[in-house]
Amino acid sequence: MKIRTAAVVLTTLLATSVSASVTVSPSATAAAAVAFGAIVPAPVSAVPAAGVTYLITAATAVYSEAPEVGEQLARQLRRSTGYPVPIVTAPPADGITLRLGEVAGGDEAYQLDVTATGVVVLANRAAGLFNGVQTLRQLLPYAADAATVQPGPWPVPGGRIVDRPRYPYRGAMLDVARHFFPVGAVERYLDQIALYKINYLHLHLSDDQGWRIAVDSWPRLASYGGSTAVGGDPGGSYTKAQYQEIIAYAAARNITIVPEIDMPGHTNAALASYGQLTCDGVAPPLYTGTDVGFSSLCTSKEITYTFVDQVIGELAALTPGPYLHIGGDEAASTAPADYKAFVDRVQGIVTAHGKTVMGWHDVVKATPLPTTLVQYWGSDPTETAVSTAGRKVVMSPSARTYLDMKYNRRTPLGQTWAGLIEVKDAYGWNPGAYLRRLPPEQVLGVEAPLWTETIRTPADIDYMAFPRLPALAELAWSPYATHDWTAFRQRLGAQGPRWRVMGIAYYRSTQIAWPSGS
Ligand code: NGO
Repeated sequence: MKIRTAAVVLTTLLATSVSASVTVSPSATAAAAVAFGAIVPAPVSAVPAAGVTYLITAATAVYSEAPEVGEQLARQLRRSTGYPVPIVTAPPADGITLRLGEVAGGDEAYQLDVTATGVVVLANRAAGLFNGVQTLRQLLPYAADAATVQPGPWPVPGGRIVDRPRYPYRGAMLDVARHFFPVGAVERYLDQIALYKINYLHLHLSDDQGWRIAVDSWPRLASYGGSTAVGGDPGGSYTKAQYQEIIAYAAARNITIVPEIDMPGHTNAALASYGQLTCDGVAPPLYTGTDVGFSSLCTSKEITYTFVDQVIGELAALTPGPYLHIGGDEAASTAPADYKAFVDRVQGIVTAHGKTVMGWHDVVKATPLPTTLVQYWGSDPTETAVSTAGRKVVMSPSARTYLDMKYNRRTPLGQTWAGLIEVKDAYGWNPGAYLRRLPPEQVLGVEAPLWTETIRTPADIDYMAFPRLPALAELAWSPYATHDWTAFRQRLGAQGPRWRVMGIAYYRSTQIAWPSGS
């Protein structure tokens, strides 16, 4: 594994933010038919029906056996087409039908048929219908994703798509600790990643530079520990109600929130808020730099475990998802034996609160429970440490998935310690075969982390995540048999105009075949 150096991090901090000036020109929104199957992530199979098109018109109605999914689709179509798009109580003769029934491939699988009279999505569960609707959005002219009424027509190319995910865990991570992102910014990111069938958003809620979630039993964590951010930028934290708003917004988009409280290292904001959590009892000052590895909870004090139990207890009570992430990375200021004892005890606390432990792969130095989900963030395919643990692994190899790495030397934002990651690098690996000694069946999925030492605004998030996040989403969703860079750079390029109408300030990589005039 590569060792990160603080110096490298620091050199990138002066980088300026990318400004969010994405405007939608009329020519960019003219409705044009999409090639059938030109979807990201690539579906399992897409068979076009030659010469068949369904036209969305003022007569189009929506029927859905998952009410929220139908409502969301109808809302978006009303916004961009200006048509009434009523919700009806039986499958319409002319319209879009979202129906629960039997398809192969589990809860998230779906089948989508486009005929001359309508669109039918069939799935076992609402999650599958949601996924089918994301595919349908991409079959529509990109202007259908606009926030205001656009000129039609609104053709949907005919054919059948049969689809299901390769992996059950398809994640993105947002570090809201180095820089704080308010609820609206998180919801904006949820909207963007949902289109690519990402189903987990991991929120890195605490670090040396800030504590971002209200905890009633330890109120100074948020009020004091949350007051700072990297570089002296404004801090902030979520109230419990706001955190629950994020969870609900995510759930409506088939996304489960994974909260992370990083420990025993990366804890300066907590130590600064409560001096009794340090071994000498003295609270350190708040911290706004970007060094790592200097802070640790005092693992030998009983109060530390009371703290962990209460924080985890409150967070678990707010969180419906199965996972609670305990961090565990870069605990350079915790002696190895103390680290092991701490992590082992904390795993018991998380389990007692009814959650499954997730941790950065450093936790394999302790005794991971059989159920502990290990998040691999190294970059050495020959690494054996995590492979021997026998646990399920989420793949976040830093040299491929870290969205905070620069695309190239000229990228104004980001870092370089794990390398430069152009779109082709993000796409060009196989999650099931990356770690040579990890049996493919141990891989639960892929997660793309966005650390925010240099990321300050929603436009910065856009620029680093797009187009790499969709590339990683494809690795997590699509059968590896579909893997083909030449076809992918075309399919991905076709997403560019859609990002424009959605106001996503993406990086225009020269590796991608953007459509001319887009
Ligand atoms: C590392 C480190 C984070 C940094 C990030 C920056 C992990 C798991 N710990 O990844 O604290 O923010 O790199 O790229």
